[in-house]
Amino acid sequence: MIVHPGKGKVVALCGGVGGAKLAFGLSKLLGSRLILIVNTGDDFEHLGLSISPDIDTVLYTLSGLANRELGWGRQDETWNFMAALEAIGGETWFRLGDRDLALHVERTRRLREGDTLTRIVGDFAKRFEIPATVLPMSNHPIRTMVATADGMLPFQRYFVQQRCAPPVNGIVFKGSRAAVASKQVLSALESPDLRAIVICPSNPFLSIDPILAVPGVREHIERSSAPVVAVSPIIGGKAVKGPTDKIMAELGVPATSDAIVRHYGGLLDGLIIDTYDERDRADLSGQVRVAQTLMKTDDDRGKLASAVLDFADQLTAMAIARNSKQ
Ligand code: FO1
Repeated sequence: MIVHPGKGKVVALCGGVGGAKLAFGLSKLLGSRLILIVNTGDDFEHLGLSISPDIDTVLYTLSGLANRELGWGRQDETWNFMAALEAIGGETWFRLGDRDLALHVERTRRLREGDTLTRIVGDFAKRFEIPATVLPMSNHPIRTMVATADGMLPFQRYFVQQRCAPPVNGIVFKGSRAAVASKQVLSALESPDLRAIVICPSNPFLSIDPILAVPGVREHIERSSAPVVAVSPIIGGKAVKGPTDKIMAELGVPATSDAIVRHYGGLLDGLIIDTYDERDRADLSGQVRVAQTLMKTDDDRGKLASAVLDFADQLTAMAIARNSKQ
């Protein structure tokens, strides 16, 4: 890590519900100084519509419109479209609420007219009065494919339709090699006054790896002068939500924070683990901070975000002290 102090911008990589919760906390503290790079590997085309679940979870969470019970979609949702679709024998395994539908119809229309996902998401974020910059990881289609005993499954077929039941033996990000990171993503990571790069407690295999697979993204993070801090998505050997621990077991990786550090392969300057796992701290290599990572309330989200920034600033200060001794 090259040292560069400052109170500049913060880039956070995220996908899914856990990621969006920390993004919410960070956005409350940082406002327009937060740039989110969001996974689009879960995106797919369904019922003729372009669906971007992780982007929409971030938009709804940061604008306070998220459906907290479901963990996806909008609050105060009605389901007339789904009921009407079911009545005529349409596909209903992936549920689109009436209000949520508006976002899908408008995104699809604009994409068909040649607009980029980055511009569309930026406009939606403005409409939702979100001060942070929300960036899709790429404007190119990258599709997460899950290799299972039943064959290769597109992500949403595995995750929603099959409820993550088939054992996983590999994960592929189709289209990633040919993809290009958007110029906004790369310039955010190149920013000389970057205060921190945060890896949210999202599923490393399904939500963060697709972002790191976009050509140039991992290299830009490695080259960045900012401290890279991850929040472990594992508490007590289990994922707070979703299939992270199940997938880790199926891929032969122990569901521990140590395995998360090894998975990111030298990318991290520091890791935040939950207070429940404090006793594992001694076994972890590198810089570790203990904090409450379970985010049940908005207050929890803010406190974790504050711990992340504090830790990043401390890592910067330590690096400055080290460099001045040399
Ligand atoms: N998740 C489900 O478990 N069932 C659904 O029917 C479903 C619909 C859905 C619609 C829009 C959207 O933005 C997300 C939706 N999700 C649904 C969540 C989503 O598929 C996953 O949680 C993410 O892809 C994983 O991060």
